[in-house]
Amino acid sequence: MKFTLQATDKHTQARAGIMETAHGTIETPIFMPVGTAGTVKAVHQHELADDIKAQIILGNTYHLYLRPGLDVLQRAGGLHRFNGWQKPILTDSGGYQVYSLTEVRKIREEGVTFRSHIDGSKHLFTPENVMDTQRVIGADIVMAFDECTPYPCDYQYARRSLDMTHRWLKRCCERFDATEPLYGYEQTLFPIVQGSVYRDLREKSAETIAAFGREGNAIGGLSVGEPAEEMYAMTEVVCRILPAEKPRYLMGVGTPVNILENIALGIDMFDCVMPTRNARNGMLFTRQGIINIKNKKWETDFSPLDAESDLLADRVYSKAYLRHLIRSQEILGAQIASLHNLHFYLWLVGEARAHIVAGDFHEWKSKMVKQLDERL
Ligand code: PRF
Repeated sequence: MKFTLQATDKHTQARAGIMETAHGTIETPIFMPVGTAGTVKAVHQHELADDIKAQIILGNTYHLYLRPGLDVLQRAGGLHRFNGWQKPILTDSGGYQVYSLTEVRKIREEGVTFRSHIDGSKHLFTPENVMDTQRVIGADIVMAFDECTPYPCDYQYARRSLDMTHRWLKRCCERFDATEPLYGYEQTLFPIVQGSVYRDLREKSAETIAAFGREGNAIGGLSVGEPAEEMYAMTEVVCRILPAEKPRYLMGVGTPVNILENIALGIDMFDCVMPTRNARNGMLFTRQGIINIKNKKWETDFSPLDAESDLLADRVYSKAYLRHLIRSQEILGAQIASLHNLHFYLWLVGEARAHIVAGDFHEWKSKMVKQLDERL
């Protein structure tokens, strides 16, 4: 993988770059739609590529390992072949899903034992077997196995957990570097900074992670319930330490405003279930603010979702119609709303990039953050 910085903003830490992977280039800052089980829910691969202009999608080791399982994925020739998405894929390690989705789990030095949320069967994830699993899935970018601490989290727990995450990272790197890709193209491993909301732990983690010298770095453990100001403070501390010439990925973030604020702090990559999950519940993100399409006020609003959008669905379907579909739990409602929100997120990061290159990102961002949180 190669990362080239093209422009750096004068007034903020925002940057525009290009990542080159075996499955194509990614223009940063970028948002990665979440395709947990190898599918971005309710969206076709061709819509992702052609309509939404997604450049990279995310998959989850935890889900793909449980179902369809490694045997099927290996026989398919990896996830790209299995789901027909030919552009870059990043897989999360399961170092978050096991904490958020499973109830019975034990975290030990060796790894984490948990019960499947599907059938209750018992499994063990270790730094080593999670690297092997991600070799089988075949993502272009694979994530280290970490512990994402909850919020709030006491200092002692956060410190001990962080030390273990760092020991796990060493094991991840050793296994990853001792194994080869299975499908003939290069994969790259990103480590993850943790440290909860403690400045000194975040600094220590960023220094430790930077010293591993991998090709990109991630920040985890944020957007887990802490106030936005604490998240921004941690991102700022960490971005000051992580090398400028490598991409920085903030995991699981966030709202449109969160994304712009973190771009300004030096983040290049984002993922979040918010645009797709909230779409299915009728929440639409727009340039003017947030719409709850279920509200009565849209009942007879026959104007297009967005008359100015270059997304066909935004121009042909009305607010009243989408309200009807979502209220009726029609499949098409989830499809239109997901298309709309993902298209908007990709538009937002694309605009941010254009303004970074043009040199007026700061003014543009100040204007945008005032309107994006409005409730329409
Ligand atoms: N670790 C991993 N994946 C994640 C997170 C994390 O801390 C987060 C936190 N927002 C989202 N996804 N491995």
